[in-house]
Amino acid sequence: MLRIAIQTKGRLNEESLNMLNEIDINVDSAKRKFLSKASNFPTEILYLRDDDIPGVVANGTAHLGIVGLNEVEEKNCDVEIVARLGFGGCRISLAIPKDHEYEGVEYFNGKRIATSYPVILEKFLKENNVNAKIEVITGSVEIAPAAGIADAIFDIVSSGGTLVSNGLKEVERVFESEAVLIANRNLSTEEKELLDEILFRIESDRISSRKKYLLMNIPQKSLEEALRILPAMRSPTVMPLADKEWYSLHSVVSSDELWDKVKQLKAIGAEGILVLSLDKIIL
Ligand code: PRT
Ligand code: ZN
Repeated sequence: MLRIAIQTKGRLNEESLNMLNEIDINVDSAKRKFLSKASNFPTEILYLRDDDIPGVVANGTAHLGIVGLNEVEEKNCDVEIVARLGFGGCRISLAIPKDHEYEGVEYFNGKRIATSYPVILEKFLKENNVNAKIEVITGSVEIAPAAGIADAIFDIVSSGGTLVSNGLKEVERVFESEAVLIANRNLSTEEKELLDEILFRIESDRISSRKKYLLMNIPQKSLEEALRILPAMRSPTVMPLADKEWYSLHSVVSSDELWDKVKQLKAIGAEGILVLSLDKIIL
């Protein structure tokens, strides 16, 4: 049985549950407790504050965790980052009052910087030989300059809207983050096998979400040209239709190329084009 720690509530909760459901680990979020078992995979979900997730995975209370890379870095825990999950994207940046001139990191010498991420900030200041005072505050860091508690802030930014509405501007992007799957470093062989199964499913899901299944009818005279336009996993499936002049063609294409391919296929006479989403692709 693998125990996976996820955020109880907050920005990563919903997408963590969605991700587990996408890979067919069914967790009923309505019945959320402190600990709940998945119905169809040997896992149980432990709901925690995000700040506590790196620590419980490092000490083995949970085998896996879904948390922001920023928390892993800040807590400095010895865990393995086994997958980047592609949601919860943000950065931690230095921001200053918008009417101040900024020419480089020297600006911060002698300044007070408010943050909830002192470890990451201290590392950055050290690397850049900046001597600033770190004021640790949790929550509403963005109001610190206006409140006179600090001269600048070091905080999470996503759209940047919060900075703007507090009269601040982002001047240094220090740390890029997204949600990651972390693992305890001492998993048993059985636990590692379950983790590999989870990673395999995540990868299948990731590949399928970037691909579409394409079906169409194509006139015989254009078949060769259509095969040139359409790559497939091995090669496209071609089936003769009752009408000898026509074939049915099936293929898998990458989502970014879809509309370009459709245009080219229409130009050579493809008809009845269907585009379907793929649930999973197993390579
Ligand atoms: O209660 P708990 O301790 O579990 O949650 P929390 O309040 O500490 O964290 P939470 O739920 O706010 O965020 C969890 C994780 O989501 C963070 O650790 C990041 O990895 C990630 N994340 C992604 C963000 C944002 N985007 C984000 N925009 N975390 C916080 N924000 C804040 C930001 O600081 C700003 O105040 O959201 C506000 C809006 O941002 P803008 O730039 O879009 O205006
Ligand atoms: Zn938190």
